[in-house]
Amino acid sequence: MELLHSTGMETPQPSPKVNLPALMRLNSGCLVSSAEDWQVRRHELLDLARNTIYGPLPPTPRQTQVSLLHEGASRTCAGGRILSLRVTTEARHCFTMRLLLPATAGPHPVLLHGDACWGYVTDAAKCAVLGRGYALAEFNRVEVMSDLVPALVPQTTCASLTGYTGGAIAAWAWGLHRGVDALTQINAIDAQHIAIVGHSRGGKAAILAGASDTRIAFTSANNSGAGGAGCWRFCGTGAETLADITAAFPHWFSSELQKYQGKELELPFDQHFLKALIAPRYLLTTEALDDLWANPSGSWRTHQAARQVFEFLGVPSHIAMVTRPGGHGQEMTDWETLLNHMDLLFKGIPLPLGSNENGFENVDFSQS
Ligand code: GTR
Repeated sequence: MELLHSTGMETPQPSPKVNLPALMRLNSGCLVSSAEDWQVRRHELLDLARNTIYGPLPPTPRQTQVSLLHEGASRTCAGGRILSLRVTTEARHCFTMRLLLPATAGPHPVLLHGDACWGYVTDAAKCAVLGRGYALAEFNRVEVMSDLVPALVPQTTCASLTGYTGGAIAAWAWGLHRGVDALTQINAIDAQHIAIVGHSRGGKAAILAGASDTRIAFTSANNSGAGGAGCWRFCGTGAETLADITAAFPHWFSSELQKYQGKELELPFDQHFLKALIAPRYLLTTEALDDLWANPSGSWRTHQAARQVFEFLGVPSHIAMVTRPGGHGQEMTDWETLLNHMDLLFKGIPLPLGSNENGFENVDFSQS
């Protein structure tokens, strides 16, 4: 708890009586009491996510193909190989993907991200991924759907999305799904062990992608905040609100979400639903304690609420939240945390001692 008193660190709010919408009550009014019931509830929650927050994802293509453009030795990571790949949907160009493969023999578990538009994935991070024996697949989600504000004319290099007018986060999540389609066709990849990660707005897309595609074994969102791991109803000091984000980035979401500006308590959805949709698969959220805009205490609120489903499904350890000091960014320590949790799930390697801090762990919002 000492962390909570450091300079700039967010102070948890004094017991605001904010109830999150019920996770385990079916639309019929009955409580979820079996794994089968949960499957029904899961589909109800996916519908709600589409209808109220993100809008529908673009349609799943009949066919995703992957072709090799170029292959060579990695100039970044010693011994690594790099493949440049073209991903096509409906036989037309969609995006390019770079696949870094470790020197060891495959098939390799893989980490996929769509944030190549940013410089956050440093060479050190890439080589750390390969050094742990994972492949790293990267694409630029802005090729799939532009991030223009406002997106008056949505732009894409993905031919099958031409004319798409839905939300950008849904389109980026769809791009991650197409990345998964491609990875499952590559012999060097172990398709049972696919992890995804995204930072900030990329984290919002990653958590939606993980929630809506059961092929993804491990989902991680870093500093994803509003529309990601954060909570609409429960904003810590200085956190981005629903009104803030829908005013600044209307093109990210369903237009329906605008109606709830200042009316979060009426929203039939909150982000613990999205987290719970990942169960029984693995979810790691990483937060920075001084990144108040990304609402780290709200992420803890949704974490505590979503844990109920992981417990119900018998995998309480498959939901983890780790905090670090400092502000917004995907730093080397975040990559190390991610790789530690991938090692835990994929290889059974225990987390290194002291590597799993959570500055909120003594804060119990479950009664609020
Ligand atoms: C901010 C936005 C956040 C977050 C961030 C980012 O301006 O308000 O929700 O997504 O951008 O993506 O870096």
